[in-house]
Amino acid sequence: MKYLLLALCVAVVAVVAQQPLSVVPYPQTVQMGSGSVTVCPSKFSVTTNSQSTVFAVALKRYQSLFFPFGNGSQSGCVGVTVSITVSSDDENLFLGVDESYTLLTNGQTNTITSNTIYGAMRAIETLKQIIQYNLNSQTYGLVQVKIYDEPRFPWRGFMVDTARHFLPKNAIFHIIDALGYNKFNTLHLHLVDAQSFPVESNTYPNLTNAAFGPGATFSHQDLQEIVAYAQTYGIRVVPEFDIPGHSASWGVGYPDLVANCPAYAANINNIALDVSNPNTYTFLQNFFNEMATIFPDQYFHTGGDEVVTGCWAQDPNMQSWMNKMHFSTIDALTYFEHQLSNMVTAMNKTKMIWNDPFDYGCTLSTDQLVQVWLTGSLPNVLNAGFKAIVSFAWYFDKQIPDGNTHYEWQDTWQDFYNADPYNGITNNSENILGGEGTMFAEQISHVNWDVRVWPRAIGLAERLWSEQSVNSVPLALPRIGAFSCDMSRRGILSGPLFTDYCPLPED
Ligand code: CP6
Repeated sequence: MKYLLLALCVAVVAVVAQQPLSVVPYPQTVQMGSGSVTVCPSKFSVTTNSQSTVFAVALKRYQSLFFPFGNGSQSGCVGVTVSITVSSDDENLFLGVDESYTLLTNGQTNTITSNTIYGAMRAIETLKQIIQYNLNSQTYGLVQVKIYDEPRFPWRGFMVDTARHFLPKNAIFHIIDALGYNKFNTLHLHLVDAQSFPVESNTYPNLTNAAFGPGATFSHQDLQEIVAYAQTYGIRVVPEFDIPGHSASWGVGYPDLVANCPAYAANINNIALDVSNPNTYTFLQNFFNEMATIFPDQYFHTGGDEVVTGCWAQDPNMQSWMNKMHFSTIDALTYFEHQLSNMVTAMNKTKMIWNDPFDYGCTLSTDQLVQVWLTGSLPNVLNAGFKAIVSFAWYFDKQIPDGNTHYEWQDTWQDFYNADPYNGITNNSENILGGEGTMFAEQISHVNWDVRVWPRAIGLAERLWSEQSVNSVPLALPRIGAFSCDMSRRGILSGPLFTDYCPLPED
């Protein structure tokens, strides 16, 4: 009985004392100091030893975010400096780049240290969150605290579908802003799909015949600007060209690329590339080489999901090729994926695919990264020796990610929050590099993108950054609610999670 009481007390203390700081995602270690220092916005300065122009852009951005309500009342405030010391100005951004930082606020002189500019970017987001505005006194308090922080997973991603609805460049910048605030570090662009082909190509200019319209395309420069913009948040951009399924749009400008399967054509998602034609491979290699000049990241996603092999079975060219090769449709897909692997390897890149070819039983080399969108596949993918990215628990276009019933969109954030990548995994969990939320956009344009994704993706951001043990919905709720309000003050349409008033600066 004594021990039971003791255990209860410890449990209660642990729960109460666990998350005293209103920061999202919750940092790895937090040591609270005493209270906060009232900052005069006009006497606040951040200095750094970094000479990096990429970091300078990030810091300048935050200078205009720290004090959303202007100078406030300024009563009883003091001058405050934060000095940022970065060990290396190397701007190389890659999977696993060091994102750790320390942040010490201790009166008027405060310090941030990090090994890289990307760690410093994470630190200034945390700094922004601990400068907390008090509506009653109209003053800004800088919370006194010592933080050491680093991410749990190196791949904290979000997939954006620019093919079901075209997203203008500015909408993508806006999405990147919101992802950056949440310490996401990977933007996966699902650039093309059956419904449209918005990516301009110099080598194959007719590909954009399948764009939704003349304004609905990305030039090389647009894409380069997106990559550069993302870098100022420490976000890598991984392009996806989803083949051989979901490929009808390739055939609009280049009809020979796609199989001819009239019985399947009623659903445009059914059309697949004609992988029997040698020209298809030359075309793809040339096109990919062109894209590799735009996207510097190591990873190159070639899709592979939902291949309707029945389309192949109906196409006369595919039929005679498969007969000659003694191929089943699955053998044909194995052959195609193997050729793609060679192409991506020739570009010195690492191939990434959806789990489907693995599920179909294709023989695949384990040097490719598998993104798992179907619930049951993950243990099998891991047991077969692949590294994996988890996505099945985070379909942001859906209201209900896991079959539970909820009343409002916002309430489902708990499901997104509770879905740990290690759930149900007993072996090889170290091969889970992280996770990605997906926003397939059949019913989503830039009009409703924010309100579908936020605030629910805040929960995902914390799941991928914070310790696995940071998993209490009641403890996260006030922090995530406050951060959602903070995001809305930064122009992201992130709604409330509970009854409150979140005044915007202009209110
Ligand atoms: N589009 C593409 C989609 C989906 C996939 N690929 C998809 C289908 C069903 C669900 C979620 C996503 N809309 N190209 C599968 C990865 Cl539940």
